[in-house]
This record gives sequence, structure tokens and C-alpha cells, in this order.
Amino acid sequence: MKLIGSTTSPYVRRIRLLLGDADYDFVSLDIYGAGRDELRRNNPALKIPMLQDGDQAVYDSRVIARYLAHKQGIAALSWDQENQLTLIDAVNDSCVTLLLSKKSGIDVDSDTMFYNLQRERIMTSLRTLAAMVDAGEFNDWQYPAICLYSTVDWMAFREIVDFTEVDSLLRFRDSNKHQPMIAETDPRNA
Ligand SMILES: N[C@@H](CCC(=O)N[C@@H](CS)C(=O)NCC(=O)O)C(=O)O
Repeated sequence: MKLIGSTTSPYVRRIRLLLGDADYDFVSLDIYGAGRDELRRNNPALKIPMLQDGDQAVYDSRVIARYLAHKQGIAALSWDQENQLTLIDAVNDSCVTLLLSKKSGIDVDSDTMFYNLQRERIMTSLRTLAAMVDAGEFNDWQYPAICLYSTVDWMAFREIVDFTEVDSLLRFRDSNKHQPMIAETDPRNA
């Protein structure tokens, strides 16, 4: 198996954490620079992660996680866990949008409909996720908790969000720093 990604992407990190010490090749690309041609050759959606398992290509972290669970005979996620992933992905996608906009020189703090919608989505989803953390819904180190960890730690690393209102999320992150492969996949060491 070959996983194509980068050392900073939170979507890639979740798959690396899920794979743990499994035997696979990790190909880290600079997708906005020197690695773009290789990305073009591997995924027409031009996103990471993508997995190559023999002849089978798999795009999108959510589908890769399903593919790996199916391959390992692990039970599918419950509908409530799927909803948790949808909230985490909603936050993460909007944060990627903010980051790419900032890198493009756009003022994301401006009072404009598009950026107001992103900020609103980020905060409503984060508040719900923080309440779920408080209710113990992410106590088990399973795929949804792995995804939440990767997203929260990446947002803190990129300083995209003020966690004052949702500090349970940082406590959740801090209480899981000891989990397997967390140190090895830290985007700060990229
Ligand atoms: N739904 C996708 C999202 C992946 C994603 O957005 N990855 C980012 C890197 S963190 C990316 O490839 N962005 C490229 C772009 O937006 O042009 C997944 O879960 O794999």
C-alpha cells in the first residue's frame, strides 16, 4: 500500500494515525509546489490523501478509512459517528478555505457573506463538538477521535481559530498527546 499525502495535512494525518505501524509507503508531496505533477498523475481531484492498494486507487480520507475498515474486517461507523465526522470535516474544509484565501492575499476577516458563512459554520460545529467532548463521546481512541484530534491540533498549529469558547477541544487534544504515532505525525516537525 502507498499513501500519498503531506506531513502537514490534517486529513492525511488521520489516515497515518489510523494505519499506525502497518507496513505501507508514505509519499509526502508539496502539493502547491514541486509535488503537484505527481499529485496530478495520482488524483484528478487534486487533493490529499489518496491511497494506492495494488491496482485499487482510493480518494478521500473518509473513503480510505472505510476501505481500510472493510479490508481489516472492522465494523462500520454508527450513524452518530458518521455525523461526528461530517461536523469535523465541515470545520476542517472551512478552515482550509480560510487558509488558502489568506495565502491568496484575501482578507478573511472582512464582513462578506462567503467568509461570514465559513466562520459561522466553524463556530456552530466546534461548539457542538466541544459539547460532545464534554459528554464523553470522544473518550475512546477510535477513528472519530483520531479525526477530531488531527483537526483541532492542526487548527491550533495554524492559529486559525480562537478556542476561548470551545476550550474543551484543546483539553481533549492535550489529554491524547500520548496516543500512538501522535508525536511522529506532528505537523510542527514537517
Ligand atoms: N474530503 C477530503 C478533503 C481533503 C483535503 O481538502 N485535503 C487538502 C489538504 S489538507 C487538499 O488536498 N487541498 C488541496 C486543495 O484544496 O487544492 C478528504 O477527506 O480527504
